[in-house]
Amino acid sequence: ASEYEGMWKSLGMDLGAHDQLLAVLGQGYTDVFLSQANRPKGMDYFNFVMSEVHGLRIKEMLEAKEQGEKIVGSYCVFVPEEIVRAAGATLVGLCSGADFAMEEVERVLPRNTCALIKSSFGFKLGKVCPYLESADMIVGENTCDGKKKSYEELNKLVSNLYVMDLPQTKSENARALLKAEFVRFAKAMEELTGNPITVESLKKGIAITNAKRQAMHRLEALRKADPEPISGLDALLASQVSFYDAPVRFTESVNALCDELEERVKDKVAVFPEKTPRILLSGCPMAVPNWKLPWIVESSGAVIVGEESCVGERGLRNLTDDSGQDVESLMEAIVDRYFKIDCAIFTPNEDRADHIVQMAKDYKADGVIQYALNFCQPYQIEAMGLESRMEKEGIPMLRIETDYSPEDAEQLKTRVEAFVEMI
Ligand code: BJ8
Repeated sequence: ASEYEGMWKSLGMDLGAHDQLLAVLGQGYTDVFLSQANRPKGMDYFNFVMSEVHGLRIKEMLEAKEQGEKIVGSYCVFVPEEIVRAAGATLVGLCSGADFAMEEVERVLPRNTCALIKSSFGFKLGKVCPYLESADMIVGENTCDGKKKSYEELNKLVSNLYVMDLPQTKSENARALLKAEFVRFAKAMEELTGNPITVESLKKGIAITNAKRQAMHRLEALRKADPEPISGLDALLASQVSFYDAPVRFTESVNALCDELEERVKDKVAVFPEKTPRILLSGCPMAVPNWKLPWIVESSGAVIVGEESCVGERGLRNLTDDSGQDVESLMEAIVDRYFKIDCAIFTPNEDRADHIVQMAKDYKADGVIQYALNFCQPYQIEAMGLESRMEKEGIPMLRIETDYSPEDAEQLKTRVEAFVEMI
């Protein structure tokens, strides 16, 4: 890793702390991913990406930046990727899935803030995230209370924060707000990059982003097979990598993986035996390297067949209509696409419950695990309501509330094992 030291230093990172983080990340990756049996060959690419996640990928982004390409970081799948790409900028995900510099974090945020928010602050305060440090613009969004209030604090730590307002209902007025915010964001992108957003550039941005989603749809469809040609952990990894990787290369790699998986399905080559209990994971997004719960599930005699999550199907399922012939109609299509996202910050949010039921049926799940981070009210409250809905549908459901620490792993494993045995 040392070949990148100069690069990390130039980004103002804390090399000692960063070494520690990489060591933990590397060990976690070896234990969780490389130890899996019978992985598809196509996962080699993702192994490589992960081994270079703070190295080669940052290097190529910084090289592009020297040629004038801007980097935009985001914490939410509501930030419209099509518009970022139309302005010729790169979009990267900034959510983080590990505790870091928690003592410092708890000096700026209450202890009972969700792990996802705290972790993002820890990566900033600990100076260990090269994505955050290389971003020309950081986009925050007014979603849950925790996020929107914490951006006020983040604004004191960075000089390039842009906050997008988001609606909380699916009314007509709410849609108008989203539209106005996307128009404002498009202008901000033009200003940041100096590139005008045109019909051509929007169509290109839509095409790149849709292709990425379509490749992931292919992967998701292949997970409907029994036996499973790919583990849930590996499929989740592909979703996680989609937030960092160069999109065209990512799309090609996922499609190559899918070619291989198609063969596997035909030949019944699998990672778990046929009739392994099938779990649908649902709830809060899982950012790298938050692999605790999926790892527990897949080492407890079950396989994860889908993720109802922003790092998963909630974030990827809808495509943007590219048939419009002017900027206005393409922008409308983008708004339509994002307005369908059924995040738990919306009220009411019945679509999400319907989607979970639909996914459970489509993926032939034997049970659903509702995963919510501690202190995440939107997903915790929805999980309670979902219990009765799932009961009505005859779908067994387990509710898990946890954080990023390994402390409850044993206890979680006991509960997950009992659930798997029951379904
Ligand atoms: S569209 S899910 S990415 S807001 S876990 S920070 S909700 S307290 S992440 Fe999200 Fe956008 Fe919605 Fe998706 Fe708050 Fe809960 Fe923490 Fe959360």
